[in-house]
Amino acid sequence: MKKYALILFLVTSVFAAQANVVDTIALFDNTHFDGWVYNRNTVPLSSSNIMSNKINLYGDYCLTSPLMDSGGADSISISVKTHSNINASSYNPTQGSPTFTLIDANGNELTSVFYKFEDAQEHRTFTVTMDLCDIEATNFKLQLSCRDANLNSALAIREVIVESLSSGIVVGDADGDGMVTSADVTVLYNYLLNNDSSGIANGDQDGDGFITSGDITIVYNTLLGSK
Ligand SMILES: [Ca+2]
Ligand SMILES: [Ca+2]
Repeated sequence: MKKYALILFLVTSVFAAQANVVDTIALFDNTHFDGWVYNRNTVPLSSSNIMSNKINLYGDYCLTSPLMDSGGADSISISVKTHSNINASSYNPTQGSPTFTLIDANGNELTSVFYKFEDAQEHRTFTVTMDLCDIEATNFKLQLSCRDANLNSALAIREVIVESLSSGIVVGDADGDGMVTSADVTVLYNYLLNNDSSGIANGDQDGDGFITSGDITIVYNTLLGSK
């Protein structure tokens, strides 16, 4: 009893640890393409060599981002605006579908997703999500390619936005209001001493299946910034 009272006393100065749910980590469009490389002669993109603000992907031609830092995020979302040449009689939506590949700094493939187009559309905007949970590296490059496409089925990339996505669950946020405050200690304290579970959203902080004093310790340490 005295121990928890002491904890509450120590954490009366409230400060918050807000979740960083979405963060833009890379961008390509007609004004932002610093560090992106088109594999056509391995040309770094610049205003002098970008072609009408789009990059055609086909055959061995691909677009590679700068080295990105996921910041420990669970996944990344990649939003893409494209243009396809559907007037060509030989246009093939599947061939013109892009592959998204994450590579490490040495060019080794980490993971890959093929986004299959089911129909022909001149303009598309779509979003792909890539799971990072099985990838140990936090730094990687994104590569966009259409390896099976010929020139007629080339995919023109007009914009790419890469965002990191976090779970939104803040360590120490037992009551689920998005911040770590003394209220998070209080809800766990009420549960342990009074069997009152009201207000608890993420009580099992250490994931052992039970709400114990160990979970209060995690909240307490988060408040003190010492983890
Ligand atoms: Ca909270
Ligand atoms: Ca627990």
